Amino acid sequence: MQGFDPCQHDSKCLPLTKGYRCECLPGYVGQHCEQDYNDCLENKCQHGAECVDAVNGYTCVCKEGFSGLFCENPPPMILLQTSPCDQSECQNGAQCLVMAGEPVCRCLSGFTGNKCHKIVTVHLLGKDAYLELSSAKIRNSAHISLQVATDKDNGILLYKEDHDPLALELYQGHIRIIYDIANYPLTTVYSVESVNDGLFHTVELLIQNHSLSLVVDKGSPKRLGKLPRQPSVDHSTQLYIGGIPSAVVASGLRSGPDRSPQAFNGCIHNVRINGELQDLWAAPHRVEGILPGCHSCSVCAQGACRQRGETGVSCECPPSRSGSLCDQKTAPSPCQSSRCIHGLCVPKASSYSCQCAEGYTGQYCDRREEPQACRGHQCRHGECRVTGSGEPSCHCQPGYTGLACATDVTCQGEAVRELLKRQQPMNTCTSTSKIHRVECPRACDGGLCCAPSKSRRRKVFFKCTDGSSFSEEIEITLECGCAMCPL
Ligand SMILES: [Ca+2]
Repeated sequence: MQGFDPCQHDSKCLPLTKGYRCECLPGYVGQHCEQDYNDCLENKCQHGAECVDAVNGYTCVCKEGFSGLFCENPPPMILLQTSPCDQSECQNGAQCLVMAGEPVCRCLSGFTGNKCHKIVTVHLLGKDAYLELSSAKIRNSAHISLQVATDKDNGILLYKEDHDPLALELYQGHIRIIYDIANYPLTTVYSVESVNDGLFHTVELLIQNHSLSLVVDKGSPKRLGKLPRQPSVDHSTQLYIGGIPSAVVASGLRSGPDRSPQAFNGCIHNVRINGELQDLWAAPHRVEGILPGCHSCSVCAQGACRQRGETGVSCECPPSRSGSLCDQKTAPSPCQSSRCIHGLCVPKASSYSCQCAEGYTGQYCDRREEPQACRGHQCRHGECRVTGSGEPSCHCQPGYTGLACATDVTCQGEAVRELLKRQQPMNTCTSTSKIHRVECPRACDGGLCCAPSKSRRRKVFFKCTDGSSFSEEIEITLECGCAMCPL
């Protein structure tokens, strides 16, 4: 056999009494070690990675985004952050809040309705500005109330068109009613209270039993005595707010000695007819010179005032005040010292509770809620999250990796697959199959050692060069972990 070596791939040719035998280098098999063993037959590649065979080993070619020796690290997750507020239709600068899983619009002052679409406050600026409301709601007895804020002395607040016209006016800083009954002298009543201080004042007009009453700021009523006629309930006529169209002025109320009707300049808020709040922007007719909201900072009874462009001003109340104009006294809110983190504080008697935003739980909404799909999914050093496809997946803390975040990145272990050898005097014994194990060569932070953390005893069969064979139980490392270093 001199000069011819049938053993391939640098294997050693061992002469036997009869013939020879090739002693293969790790990774090769076959009688002449001619075959590169397919190491991918048993591989640990994960997440659909492709296994590429190599000599005595293999490589995992990861799918896009995955990483790690075995492609065990999923891509950094992009959580689909959806909120009920994504679909919210809050209008007029309103903020959307999630309350008990439902979107809730928090309206700026001057707006109301579930979408803050109703405009209940207007700022009249022009000299011909007015709003027109249908007066169909006025019956034999009527209660009309509104709030006004102005620093002007004169202007029309309300005008009821009729053959017996009725006007509610600002006159020299006071409020007055004028009722012009045809063929009778003008009748008038004035409020004691003056209202031209820039703050909101409540003005109420009561029509009842042949009498008209004026109430300002819940004070005592000023009554226009027994009237010759009940004020009209003619449904076809109009109710004007803040001014009167010039054509109506001409045909309307007689001019008294100290009367020249002019438009009201200032803010009008919460016009109610028989208790029903009127949407001032839904009015059938309005002219230029009217802005939604109130744009005068003087309306804030207390606190800071903030201009909000198209939506007017908003009042930021001190802790003791509430309401859109900070004109209501409040008990100190227990939410002032709220510890709610990802949630809303809900006052409860003298205490409060936290109403958690979606995905959070705990007394202070400080813990991420475990999604349903994560039940029973263990993440040793990380947090379970649900991927876009609904699968639970561990999101590891820095320094950890692996499917269950159990592997320290500095101590991942290196996969080895090789034939084991046992050298005996005059005899070499080799395991009959390649043994898959993990080596832990690296170190960990904090003075710890990277050492086998999971192992398994396995029976390995050896075949020796002299033809004999035996088996031996061997401890095989499966995973590495950081541990105290052996002394
Ligand atoms: Ca191979």
